[in-house]
Amino acid sequence: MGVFSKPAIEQLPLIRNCMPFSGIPLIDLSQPDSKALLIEACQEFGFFKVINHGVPMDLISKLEAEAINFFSLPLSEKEKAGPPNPSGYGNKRIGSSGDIGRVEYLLLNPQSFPSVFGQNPDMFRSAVSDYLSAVRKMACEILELLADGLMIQPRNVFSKLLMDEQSDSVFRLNHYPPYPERQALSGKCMIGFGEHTDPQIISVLRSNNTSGLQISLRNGNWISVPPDENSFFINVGDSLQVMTNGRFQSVKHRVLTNSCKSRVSMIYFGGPPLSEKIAPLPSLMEGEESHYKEFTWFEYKRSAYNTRLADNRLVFFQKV
Ligand code: GA4
Repeated sequence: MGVFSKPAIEQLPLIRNCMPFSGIPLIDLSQPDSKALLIEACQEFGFFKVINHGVPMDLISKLEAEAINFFSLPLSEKEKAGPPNPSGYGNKRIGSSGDIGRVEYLLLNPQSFPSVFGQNPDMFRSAVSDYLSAVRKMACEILELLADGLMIQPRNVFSKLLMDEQSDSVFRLNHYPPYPERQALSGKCMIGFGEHTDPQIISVLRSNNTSGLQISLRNGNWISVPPDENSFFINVGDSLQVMTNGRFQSVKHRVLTNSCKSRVSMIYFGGPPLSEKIAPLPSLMEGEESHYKEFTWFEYKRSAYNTRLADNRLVFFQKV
């Protein structure tokens, strides 16, 4: 029997939850001050929440309903859409290095949808595709505001990577089943998705109204992010950290499960084409040394996918 053949969920440590934090940067994309606030948020937290984002609510609800339908199917049906490499259903196992969490998910590479996919694959596929077009548009707007705020030209330096036909983006639907009440009463939580940073440029997360997401502040303290089903949460990814030579930092985050309610989240990970060279932008480097060796997204991804979830993946690419 392989070492990882039986995920020992019961052996994961229990974690004491913390108070919800009210200081998460809130950016209203319809306001003229959003540019400056975005820069500040990326520098201080690598994380923020956006409102007036322009993504139609009906696209979100439609996809959420499809996801709930899928996760409500019997396990044997869901497993027909597995395994999750590169696209498909996964349960408890995350990645291929032995990480586990109390989560089931669909990992979707927009280029290669699994063929067996719930009860009505065509409807699911079209809900994903409509949602992704709207969310990618919003992600690009944010990246263009960031380029403006950093005074980099052209303003599509980041967004063009997501718009590229070859963009290596990923989409993930997560379902964190409710935690047994008896254990929830102890005030301790299980790991749903262990701590990590996202390797891509930017991640756009939307969840239902169930808590669980936590981010790590620069001082190492974990804080709980109050859920908000009408907003999106944005993470700076490792690649944006490199392209800004560390001005922006990717945010360490995790999900704990403790509630009597299911948590359903959908995350778009905007990545560059595999052949893209990831390096600090020259216009940000005046009088500054690059902190990173140059690499392609393919090289970074290959290395990242061989690490454990909690590892610092950028260390291999940092200049000493
Ligand atoms: C974290 C961000 C995305 O969910 C993801 C994850 C990927 C996976 O689930 O296969 C990884 C993880 C993520 C980074 C390290 C490796 C790869 C699991 C893992 C242990 C889809 C991604 O792109 O990187």
